[in-house]
Amino acid sequence: MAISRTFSTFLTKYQTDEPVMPFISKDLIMLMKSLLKKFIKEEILNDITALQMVRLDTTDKKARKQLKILDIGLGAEGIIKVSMDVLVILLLALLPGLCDTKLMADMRRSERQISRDLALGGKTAQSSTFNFLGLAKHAVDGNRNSNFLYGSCTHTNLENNPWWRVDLMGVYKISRVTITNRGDCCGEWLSGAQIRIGNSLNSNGNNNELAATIWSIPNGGTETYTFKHIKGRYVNIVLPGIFKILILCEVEVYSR
Ligand SMILES: [Ca+2]
Repeated sequence: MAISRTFSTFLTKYQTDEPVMPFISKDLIMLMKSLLKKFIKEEILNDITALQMVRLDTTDKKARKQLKILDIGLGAEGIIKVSMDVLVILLLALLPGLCDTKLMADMRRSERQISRDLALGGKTAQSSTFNFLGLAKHAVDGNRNSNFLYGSCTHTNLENNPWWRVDLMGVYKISRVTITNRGDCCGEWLSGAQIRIGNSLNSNGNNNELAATIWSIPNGGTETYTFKHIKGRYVNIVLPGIFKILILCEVEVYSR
């Protein structure tokens, strides 16, 4: 009864033929949490994120409430005592499926941020900025669009030794960096750029350890550079030489 009341309220609220998925992710998270509270200890569910909720190991008996204090209604009580594993796993399998739009996209984006591209959305800086289309943050906006006019690339002025930097806001063992070059022209301008990683901001971080050199990426191309891991918080792209322009359409940083 307790579970059916939770569901019926939810279903009544969304009793419509209109597409509602874009608007219900928060409610689905609340619904999941409400149902999990019937089985899982409340201290584990406090402040839990959607991603953590889906990943919750419901087979861990330490996470569960004791059977004798479960409050799931009389009708379900007999069933739940013999098939709790099945019900909880079914719940976690079904609900993410119901919200396979905005919520799942948010969770996939979160997963990328946590375990994959460390630079995504990071704090950026560069030696100079040509104009509003070439902001430093455009190299970590999650968009590899290589046409400069679409506003997803960086662009310094013509200068000596231009550089770009992302602050990962933490120290990571970095072993892979993926660079996307400008596509609408000028791909050769990036040749000779260096990927440097470390914890120092001396010389703006441009003297940190050399991880790799970008010898050539074709117009609009994406290349990945792998190397023995370097521990660092800052990832710099430095283009040594006089009268250079540094343009980057995306920089992705990975720890594995
Ligand atoms: Ca970009």
